[in-house]
Amino acid sequence: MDVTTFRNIFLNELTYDRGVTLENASMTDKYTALVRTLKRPLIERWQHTSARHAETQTKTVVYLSAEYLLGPQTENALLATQLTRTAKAALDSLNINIDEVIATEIEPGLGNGGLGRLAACFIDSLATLDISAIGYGIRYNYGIFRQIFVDGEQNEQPDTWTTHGIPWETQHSDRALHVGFGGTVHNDPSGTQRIWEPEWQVQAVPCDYLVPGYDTTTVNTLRLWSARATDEFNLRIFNSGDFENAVKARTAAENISNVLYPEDSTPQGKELRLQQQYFFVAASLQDLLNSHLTRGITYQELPQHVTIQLNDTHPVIAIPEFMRLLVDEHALSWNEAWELTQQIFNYTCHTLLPEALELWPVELFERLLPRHLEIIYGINEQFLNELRQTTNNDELVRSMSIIQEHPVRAIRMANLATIGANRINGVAELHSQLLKDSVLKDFSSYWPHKFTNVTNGITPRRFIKLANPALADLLDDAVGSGWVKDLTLLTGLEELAEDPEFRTQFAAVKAHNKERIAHILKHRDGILLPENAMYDVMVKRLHEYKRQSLKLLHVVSLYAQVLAGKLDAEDIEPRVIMFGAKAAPGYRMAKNTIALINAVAAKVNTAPELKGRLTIAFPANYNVTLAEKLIPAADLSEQISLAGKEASGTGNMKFALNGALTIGTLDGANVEIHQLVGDENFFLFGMTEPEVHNRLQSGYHPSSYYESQENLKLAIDLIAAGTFSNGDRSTFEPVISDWLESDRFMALADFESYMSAQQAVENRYRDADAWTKSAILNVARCGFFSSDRSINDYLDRIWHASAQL
Ligand code: 26Q
Repeated sequence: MDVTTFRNIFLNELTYDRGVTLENASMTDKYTALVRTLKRPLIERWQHTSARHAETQTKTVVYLSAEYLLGPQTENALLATQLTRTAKAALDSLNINIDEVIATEIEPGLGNGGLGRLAACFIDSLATLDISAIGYGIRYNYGIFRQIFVDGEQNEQPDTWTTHGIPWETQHSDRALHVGFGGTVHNDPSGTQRIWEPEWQVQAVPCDYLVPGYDTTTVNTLRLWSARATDEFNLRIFNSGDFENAVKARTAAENISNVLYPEDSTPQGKELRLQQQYFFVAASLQDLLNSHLTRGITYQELPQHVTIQLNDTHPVIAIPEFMRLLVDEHALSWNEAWELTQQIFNYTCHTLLPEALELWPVELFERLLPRHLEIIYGINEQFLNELRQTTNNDELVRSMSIIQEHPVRAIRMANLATIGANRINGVAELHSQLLKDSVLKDFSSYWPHKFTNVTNGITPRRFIKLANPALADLLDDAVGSGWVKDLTLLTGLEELAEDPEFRTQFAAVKAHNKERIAHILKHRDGILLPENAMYDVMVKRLHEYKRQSLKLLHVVSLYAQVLAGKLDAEDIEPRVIMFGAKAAPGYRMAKNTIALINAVAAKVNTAPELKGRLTIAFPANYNVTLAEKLIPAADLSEQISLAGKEASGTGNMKFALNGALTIGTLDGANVEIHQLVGDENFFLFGMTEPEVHNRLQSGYHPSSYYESQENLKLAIDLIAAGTFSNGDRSTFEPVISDWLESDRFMALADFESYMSAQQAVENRYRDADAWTKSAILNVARCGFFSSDRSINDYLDRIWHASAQL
């Protein structure tokens, strides 16, 4: 598409779709017209891709995920179509600033954090690698809440991302599928088949998004389902004259896809959440079977044509649903159906925290999914019988059962997933190993061949090319532009790390990105940042195990040491400490920590004793849009979870690839980053996982650290004294008593080691050239963390599918 064509289509869209003139077009009009213009070349490619996939016999990868944290779509589409310059020139010629137009987009925040963002990176890589793939999920009306701070405390606002329409989305309300719930199960007259008669149904409307590959013509589909009340079910109530209840019933049905649950651990067994899971899974499997069976593929042939990846246990109800479709609706024998099921499904686990494992009360299943409960019992019985052939250890049988008996009877979704899946993977080497040694130990002894690892990755398109154009240009010059699709080419930077000229250019990129974020935060939040300082960044969901409070103790301890006359402020290397974090709305301790960070920021940022050496910035509502601006500006990346708790982390990879050095524990993918970049280019601290394990065994007493470490005591006492709460000692008492009495994630045990690692950071940072050299080596050595590599690992180890162009 050339500039004139682009411009003409854009003007046509304004006139004939929006019905406005250029002069009176609003920002939304311009944005919508821009998107609709851009969609044209993409839809052509999408149609070609769909036709190609329908006619060839290659395997399709089906990704089932309750979350996709996509981030802004327009900039990515411009990149994929390589129309960035054309579009800019076209809009320039109409006196429209394209950046302003693009900035009006509200990102689809249809995910909580890491797991949802990983799904988004994976569909990007699948398209870029020309794999036939489809992502299925839920089209929430409200995504992750918008965070604001009121008096330093988190307040949640609804995410009204659909208000002005979503031009990137194509809804097919005429192609809705039905999903049933509740009701009863009985035998058919012949007595051989079970028949489920749901009590109520909803419609699932497909809402399609384009997933363009980079520098290829492949455009895949992301299909998100939106719930709509069925007309029949409504008519019944209408006809009885009960108008009010008919409207209520509609609302209840449509509620299913209304809102994303903002908890990303300790799931509560909420009925609506289970409805969401079954809703999108049932619609997706119907859609999938329709598309394959109409092409003449038989059930028996399905495993050659599809492989289904379950993103954590959230879509695991797909396993009994698939069995139900085959056995009840298509009259396959149980054994045949089970064999096919076990070939098709794979399961990725993203946690190690026992409280994060999904458990659904049996009682809830009886009410909502009675036939699935029977099938789960059937799967369990068959499995336990098999198991008893190899053991008479009742304890082992009890722990591997899909059904938990106490304190309430409940379904263990991870066990169901593990039993039904062909392959089970963790998301980093350490995590996959710990899965085998702890959470899924008994299963890994029983089926060692089922377990594998695929270390996470990130898409270099969004997180380098789009987020960091200055670095991208430098990389193009240094190693050629091929790195965007082959990130291992970054090894070419290795020798340039020795080149003073290159180091100067690299440092200039970092300085530029700091200016950029300082400018953004000044206008967005009214936060003023010094540009000549080390940017020390910790952005991720707020969780005790991630230990934002340890980062805070570092800062408070420096302040306390200055106040106590133990440290001269002039000896502190100027730093900007940035936080970005949302807390689950019901997570008390996480919300306390947010309030404490804001309170400390208010004091520290204006403390005359500190002479401006420390600045804490906590911009509200950290999301993908902000991540893209913030990460490229970081000098130091904080990855400080307690060893053995962070499954992988992906922020750690984004930072390293944007030239930040990591201060981190040996946890998740940090282990692999550390190994690749080398000990001299990584600030390692803290206990290792086995050390954590031993410390817990021998009894952990956090107060002993408080008593024996002066700088720790100074920091905790300063908070306890009410210094950050106008003298009120009760405000942060829950935080203090948690540190001293429980400290589940052992922040106090790692404090001393963290402080000395931070001292090493300061010392290194003072040698700007040495720092830059290390930063370059981080970029050079982290090409492994491309999500293209992750997808290739899935293809080799799990999916056994290949590229298709
Ligand atoms: C479950 C049931 C009910 C309600 C909510 C949930 C729920 C939702 C989201 C449970 C967990 C999540 C998200 C988990 C998550 O983001 N895990 C992260 O996944 C990343 C990608 O693999 C890893 O890098 C992180 O280490 C891991 O914490």
